[in-house]
Amino acid sequence: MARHLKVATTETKETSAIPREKLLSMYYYLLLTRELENRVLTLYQNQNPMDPLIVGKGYLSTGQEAISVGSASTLETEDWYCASHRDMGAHLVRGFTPREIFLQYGCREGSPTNGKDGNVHFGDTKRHMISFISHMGSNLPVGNGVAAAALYKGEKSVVIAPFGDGASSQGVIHETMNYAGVFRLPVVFVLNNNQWAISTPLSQQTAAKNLYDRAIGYGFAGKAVDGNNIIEVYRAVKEGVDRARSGAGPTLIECRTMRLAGHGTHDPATYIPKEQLEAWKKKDPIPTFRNYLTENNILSNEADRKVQERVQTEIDDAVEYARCRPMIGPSPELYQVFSKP
Ligand SMILES: Cc1ncc(C[n+]2csc(CCOP(=O)(O)OP(=O)(O)O)c2C)c(N)n1
Repeated sequence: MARHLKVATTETKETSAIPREKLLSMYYYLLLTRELENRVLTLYQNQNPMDPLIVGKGYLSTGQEAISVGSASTLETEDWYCASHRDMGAHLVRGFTPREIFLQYGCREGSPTNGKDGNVHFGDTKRHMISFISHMGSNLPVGNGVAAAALYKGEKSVVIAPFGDGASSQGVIHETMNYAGVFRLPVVFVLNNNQWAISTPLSQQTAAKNLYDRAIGYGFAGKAVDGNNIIEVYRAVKEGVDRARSGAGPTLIECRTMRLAGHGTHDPATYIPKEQLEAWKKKDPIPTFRNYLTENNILSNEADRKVQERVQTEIDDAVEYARCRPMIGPSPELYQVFSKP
């Protein structure tokens, strides 16, 4: 019996509204995200410094993949995702390939940023994926801008704008949500509450009991969900996306989770109490979802083996592909900084 996925056992009727193909696709992307980022960490720890494949650091989403995969899975092609640094899952769902991602990490020829960045600051407006901005919280006003442009143009697209519990203390978050509420912008704010902002615990971040309560002050809907339960995340974000598309304005969804790795590949996270980590490892979103899928005859053991094999093959291929491409020298940094008018 799945230990953690209560929604799956008690609300089968509602969860069955999620198409089988969608559930299986979310499982594939969860696995791909976890295994791809595990490989980033292994390469970072074992690489040849003279020929690195992970040139900078990696900011991984280990343990909280259900938030980005579940959220991005609710979107249509014309919708937008304004990424944060825990959104590898969303990049994959929106169509970035493992090859592109290892080219990016390795600053190799063909990388999405042409070597200007070596980890998660990348996007592609053609795929409606806005690059993460390093200043915490700064992706949110961009989300507002994209949403306001859609409204202005009479389009029906919706924007997902994710941020963390640490970013929630930034002033710009308040301004963004207030504005979005006033102008009923089609934005879903997805708060990844992983309880730590680098080494600052939530108790030192806010005196509030619930971060989602802030939505009341902006005049729109807010709720909290179990961020390790991809079905709960999907359903809550989909509700927000539908609300936004109908013209009813923004939603704030607080997804409660826990970072099961360091802030980045360089961080052993010794400041996190062992008991806290151990307790949350038992709520790992991937085995929980796998149990749900197998218990409900959506995924057979054989199909599971095949999808795991597929993920490993894709990652092996991507790493070798990147390894064979030349590293980009300094000169291209001069190009593609400004867009052409
Ligand atoms: C404005 C700003 N202040 C500080 C930093 C340094 N910094 C990078 S990530 C981070 C922690 C962010 O925590 P949170 O928003 O909870 O996201 P998480 O990393 O936990 O997903 C900090 C302080 C930054 N990038 N931008």
